[in-house]
Amino acid sequence: MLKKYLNSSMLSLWHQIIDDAQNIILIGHSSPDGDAMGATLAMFHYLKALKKSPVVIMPNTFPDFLCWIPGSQEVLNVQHNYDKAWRIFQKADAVICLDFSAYNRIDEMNQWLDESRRPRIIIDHHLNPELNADLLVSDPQACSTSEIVYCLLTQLGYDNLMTKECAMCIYCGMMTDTGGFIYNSNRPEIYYIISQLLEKGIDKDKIYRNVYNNYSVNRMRLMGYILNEKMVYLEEYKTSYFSITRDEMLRFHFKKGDAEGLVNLPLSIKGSILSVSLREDSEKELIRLSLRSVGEFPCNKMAAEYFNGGGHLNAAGGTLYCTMEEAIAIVNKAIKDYAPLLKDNKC
Ligand SMILES: [Mn+2]
Repeated sequence: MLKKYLNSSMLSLWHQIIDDAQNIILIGHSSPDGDAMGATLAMFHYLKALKKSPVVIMPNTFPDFLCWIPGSQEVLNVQHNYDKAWRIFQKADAVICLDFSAYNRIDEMNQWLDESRRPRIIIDHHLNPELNADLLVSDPQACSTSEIVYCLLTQLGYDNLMTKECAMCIYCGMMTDTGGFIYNSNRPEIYYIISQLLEKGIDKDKIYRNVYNNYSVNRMRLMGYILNEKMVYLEEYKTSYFSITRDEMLRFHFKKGDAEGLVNLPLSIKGSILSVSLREDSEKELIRLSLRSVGEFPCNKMAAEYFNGGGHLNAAGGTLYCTMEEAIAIVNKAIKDYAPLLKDNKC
């Protein structure tokens, strides 16, 4: 039932790269999410069970609500630990990139990868991989990179090396990339995999609570403020958008990760098709956008066309380098230009 991602030549390439490698670096994308953390740390636990010395390096910090993931405390963060991360990266025998395959997802680590001559494996589920790799495992149909990792480890025949910790990481990635199995999650294989992870002893109810019922009082109040005072609902386009400014973030003692999931909320409105959030970055002069949709509406297309971004059909993101007012005007233009898809959508 599970996909076998490696054909025979890829399989021998895998062994050629991994069997002789001791120091294996695992990299996830900037602003690591549950899947980036889940997929890299699942691979981390597996490689440890193989008696390798894996190290997970992320371009920057992961949100607080992921600190329960087994192994997360050992993750190196380039922003806080540049010298150490660089030293360790230089000693790598092999590099595995997980949950990204585009140049702009890893900040300054881009250059590290560019200059590195180490064998490189990429495992990802985003469309149109750009990065070069000795071995590319890409499947845009997979719900998450963590799902691909599960299938790979199973194909490699290392089921016995998959610990409960490893299973927890995989479940976390699959759950968070599907919003708790509410979108992009209709393939039966997903539930077969979950049944196998449960056999490993994971507590999936607890993982859900750790991720989704882990808000601060401030984040709860921010959520109420946004829905009450900031959300704009455009009835005729069945679309909502809202913005968060830096001042508002200060007012609600905003912490990294507090914006996570807010963009999904307006999709609970009956008949709603598209939701867009705009947030001023806390450090840089730019606006971060998130898009979520239901049904066939292509968030990734809109994000690429208007917001310098991309992603998946139902979940995408982008960046605008302008003021909030200008960004809101661009969002309104994008919505109007996509009117035919929004007005006729029978989702
Ligand atoms: Mn992912």
